[in-house]
Amino acid sequence: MDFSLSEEHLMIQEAARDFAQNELLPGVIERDDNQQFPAEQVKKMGELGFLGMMVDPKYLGSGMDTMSYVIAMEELSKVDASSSVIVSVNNSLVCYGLETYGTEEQKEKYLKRLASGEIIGAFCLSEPEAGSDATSQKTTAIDKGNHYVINGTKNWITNGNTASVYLVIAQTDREKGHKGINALIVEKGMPGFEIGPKENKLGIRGSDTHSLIFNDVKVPKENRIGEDGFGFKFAMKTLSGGRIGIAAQALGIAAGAYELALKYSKERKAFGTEISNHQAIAFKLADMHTQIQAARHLVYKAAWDKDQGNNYDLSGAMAKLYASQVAMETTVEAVQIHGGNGFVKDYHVERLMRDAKITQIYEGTSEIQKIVISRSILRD
Ligand code: COS
Repeated sequence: MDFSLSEEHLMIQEAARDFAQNELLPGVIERDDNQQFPAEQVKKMGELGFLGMMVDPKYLGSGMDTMSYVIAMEELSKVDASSSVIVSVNNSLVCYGLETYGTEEQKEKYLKRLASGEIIGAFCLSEPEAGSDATSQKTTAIDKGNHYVINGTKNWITNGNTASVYLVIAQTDREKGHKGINALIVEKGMPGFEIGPKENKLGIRGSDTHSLIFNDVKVPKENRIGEDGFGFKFAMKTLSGGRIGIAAQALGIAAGAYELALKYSKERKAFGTEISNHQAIAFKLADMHTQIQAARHLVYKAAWDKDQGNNYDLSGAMAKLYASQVAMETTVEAVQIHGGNGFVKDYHVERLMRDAKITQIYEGTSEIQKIVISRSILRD
């Protein structure tokens, strides 16, 4: 067993860290305040290969492994989780889903543009009444022979307005239950496809989250991913990998807050000495450091499982469950260590605390992760 990172992984870590400091940090507070999408930053991340990290170079991806992806996600998320969620959705839901289950034509037509960052994608599963209970899809995709007709609404869709390509999960045959669900590729601008209002969110305010409305949207059959009825399994399999990305995001948020708190504790003085010399603060830092390292091990293990070709449903769910909890707890402590300064925007930790919360909710809530974990351990 070797816990050290390879030369290549260290280089990716450094590149992502530099990018985060030089390109994401400037303006991050203003983007959060104004709910401003990081358009310039996303363009640059595409040019650097961050948007199709694991995609085969023949589809214009970077051809890297999942370990590289989680290492980059951690570094980007330390500084700007609004940008890193865009990276995560594009990589592990959209690109992965298309590369693994798409046809050659779909890869040529869509994957190349998504992996190179020319365009970004969105993954559309959640509905007003089908967030956790994902088999209860109300959106329909009725089979009309050579095309499907989609009707319904999707909610809380990351990249809702900025995406050009949407992977939409919808019910074709209700009698077949989850086996009657399909995943279809929808292009922005298809007649009847409307973007709803932007959500005003607690955290990751720079990312654009919308509801999507489908009114008789005609989608050609060649845009279906996989066999008829594969849509639910497609969503589950894709989300399993997505959860590793969000776990890495949570890890990054936690580590970013910890690094800021550590630095602050060595600068800020109270009772005649730096506050890190007070055991009340030093012990908080000890707990944070320990929890973050434990979360990192879970995240790396899940990524390693995926790279080895092992099943990663369980390790990914455990990584997400734990890392998101650590993100929430450590960001609250980072605000506490900063005292009054922690409560104001300039010190970044209040934003990281707000950003942390979503990692316990999206791509499967913590309660859903416990369902996945408990079913897995009870089955074995
Ligand atoms: N990989 C492959 N297939 C999977 C799977 C996975 N990870 N998880 C479930 N499936 C399959 C099951 O094997 C089953 O197929 P069969 O009937 O052929 O055996 C089918 O999917 C239905 O599974 P199950 O009966 O377990 O469905 P449930 O309704 O009990 O739901 C959970 C399972 C709760 C795990 C699922 O609904 C889920 O993950 N929900 C959360 C969705 C989510 O993440 N939402 C956030 C939206 S994205 S921001």
